[in-house]
Amino acid sequence: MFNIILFGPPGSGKGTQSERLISKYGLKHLSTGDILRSEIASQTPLGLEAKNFMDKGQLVPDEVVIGMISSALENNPDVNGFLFDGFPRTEAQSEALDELLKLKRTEIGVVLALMVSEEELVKRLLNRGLTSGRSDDNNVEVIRARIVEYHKKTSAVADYYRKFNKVVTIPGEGSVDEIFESLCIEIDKRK
Ligand code: B4P
Repeated sequence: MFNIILFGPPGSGKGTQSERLISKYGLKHLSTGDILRSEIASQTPLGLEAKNFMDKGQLVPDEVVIGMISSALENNPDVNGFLFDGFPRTEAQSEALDELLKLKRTEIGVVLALMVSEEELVKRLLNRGLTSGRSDDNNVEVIRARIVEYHKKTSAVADYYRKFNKVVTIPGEGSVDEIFESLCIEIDKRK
């Protein structure tokens, strides 16, 4: 089993590259953003709680997302590996993920960190907001708040995995194909 974390600020291309990576490597895609949006669409109690945070550009509480990932791991016992997209986003989520994977006798193989400038992030997200219908994409204040959350809470995830020598930094600006190629080179070195 080979497990990957695709890491980076909001709008760095995680969702975009995940689609290609799961199809090339046959991994199970776990995107906490997608799971939360589907809970919101179904108007579940979890979705209604999460929406309050997401609409303000804030992270959803750790216990909510850790519970979601724990169920997703249990529900997928026979996979080649997982691609974690948008999770973990705090140090507490990283520690919880390591414990959950240990129970499955596996671990994170590599953390691929996409690097993109703040101006490019804002441009991409506003652009996606024109068509995505995502309420967190069409307001520049909310986008800036998401980037502040990233610096305050999420960049610590890379520091956590650096202690285990698992982080590789990838330039996230350029064509989608070029970035995909760089990601595949790093995965193939470690698989
Ligand atoms: P996510 O759904 O994870 O969304 P995101 O950070 O905006 O990244 P995404 O993957 O969607 O965007 P991408 O970079 O692919 O999170 C949304 C919210 O959910 C969070 O703010 C938080 O509230 C909550 N949440 C999720 N997970 C959580 C967790 N673990 N803990 C707590 N809260 C959590 O793409 C962006 C745009 O860039 C697209 O339009 C794309 O087409 C474009 N793009 C991609 N690559 C490009 C390239 N190379 N060049 C030009 N444009 C490109």
